Amino acid sequence: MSNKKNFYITTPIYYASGNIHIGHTYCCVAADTIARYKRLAGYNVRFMTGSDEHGQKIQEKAIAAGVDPQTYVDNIVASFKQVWKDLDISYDYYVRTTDASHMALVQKVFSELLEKGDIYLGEYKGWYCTPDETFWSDSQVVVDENGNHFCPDCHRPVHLDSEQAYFLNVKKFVPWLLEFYNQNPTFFSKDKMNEMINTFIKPGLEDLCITRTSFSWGVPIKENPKHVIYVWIDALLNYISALGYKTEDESLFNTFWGDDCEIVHLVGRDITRFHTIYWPILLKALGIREPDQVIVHGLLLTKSGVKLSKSLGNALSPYPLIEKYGVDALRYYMVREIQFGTDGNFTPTQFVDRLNSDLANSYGNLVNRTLSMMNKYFEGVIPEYADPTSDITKKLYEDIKEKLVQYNAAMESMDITLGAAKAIELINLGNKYFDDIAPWTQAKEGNIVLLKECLYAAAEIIRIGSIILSPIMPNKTVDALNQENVPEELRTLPSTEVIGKLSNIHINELSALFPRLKKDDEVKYLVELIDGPSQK
Ligand code: ME8
Repeated sequence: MSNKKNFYITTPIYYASGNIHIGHTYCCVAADTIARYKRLAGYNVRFMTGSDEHGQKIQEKAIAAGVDPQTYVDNIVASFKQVWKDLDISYDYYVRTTDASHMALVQKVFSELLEKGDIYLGEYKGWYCTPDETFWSDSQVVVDENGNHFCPDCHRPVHLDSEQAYFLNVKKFVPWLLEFYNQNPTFFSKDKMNEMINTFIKPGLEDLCITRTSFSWGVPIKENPKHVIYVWIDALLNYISALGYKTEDESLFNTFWGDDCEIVHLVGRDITRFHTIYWPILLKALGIREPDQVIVHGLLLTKSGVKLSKSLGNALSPYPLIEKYGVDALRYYMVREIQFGTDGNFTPTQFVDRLNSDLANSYGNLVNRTLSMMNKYFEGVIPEYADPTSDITKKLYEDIKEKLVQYNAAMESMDITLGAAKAIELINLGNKYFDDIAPWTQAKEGNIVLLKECLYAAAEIIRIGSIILSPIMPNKTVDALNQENVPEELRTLPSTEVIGKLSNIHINELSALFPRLKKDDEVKYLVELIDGPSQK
């Protein structure tokens, strides 16, 4: 377990150029799950998300919409914030690259590095991908058999462009970067590190062109205002501008970028290069510490393996799923079913099966049958705890401890898929235990001691399971804890290690947590949602 108590986690700041889709949703849900777990585990957490609002693409979209760029991004940002609210994303701060404080920092950083000589004025020639706002060199660009050139990232056409521009002296830092990787092998995953070294660093990393003169919607540099800062340098600096770096009050920066803070950036694999090559170099040039880890998550793809993306317009909004199945069900599905770190698909059958098996049949069912039996046999009161008499119960308490250790280990290392699996395995212990003891039979045969022992143990599993599932499902777990009337002090992570304090609590009214879904109907609905209605 890390002994660092300050914890800073960020998501990418999403382009304010369209609607949030389930890909962005996935990233925010994953980051939120980690942030909520760390808070539960006692860390001083700062969780940040935000939006990337400058650049040619956004300027063009604003023109097309007939509004000025600021109005355009203000509207989009309002919609982003609404989605995050509806998904219970518990961010502590929302950064915008159009914030005056952010823009001031970008200008200060530029001036400082220009002064130091790490930024210089030169001429840029290269292949420009407008949708991605990225210049590519001859060695990076993809050429087809007809000599057409394409972006290696998004595979759309690129065009030759040249302009006077400022450059970040990346080459100077390459030996340092390789040594940094060497010294920090867990900075990001081994396979991605090899990919960055072999694809970008070894073939020869060029100095990075960091200003543009071909459009105006960006942060102008003070020294030469017809130049605006390249959107990626502008964007990356959000992680420290949001902490007040180089302002009068640097207290947040000192806490959450200080040496004793654990700093984690969660990003999709599409933007690994910027976060693991240029961002460390920029920080090194500024003389400030590096993050501990860049966690690279996989992308949600279409059935045919294409990335769901705003600009390709092939991605589902989270809203129909939230409205029909509830926010917790969607969050659970994303965390549990899409293996953290690898690409995944939104698959209707798996979605319905996962919700039915883990949420309706396992978690919801355990809550419902345990609390219903308390009503039936004990007038809605949790029986008194006593030392277990049955070996099955003794074994159950051992198994609970073991699952908790496994869950905490997974969540500490931010393997949220494994953490979710361990949490639901703990709930499954409860259902298996119920079947083994068969409390209905004990009731019929008058074995009251064992009946009480069984319902008490099940109440503990509901409590502990709800606590550890709460980072993933912040609403339904509270519903379950409320139905069981668990006092506040028994809803903490440390309290999961203590058994025996639920005696004689009067439970509250019951209501079903998760409906069991009719598989065929729901799969049909979801397929139509994704593919559009089938032809009649
Ligand atoms: O790249 N599956 O913004 P962006 C999973 N502004 N995650 C996805 C996804 C998908 N199909 N599509 C997008 C940018 N994402 C820059 C970032 S950070 C300093 C600047 C998620 O709006 C994923 O996390 O294109 C990806 O890295 C991010 O959204 C890109 O969002």
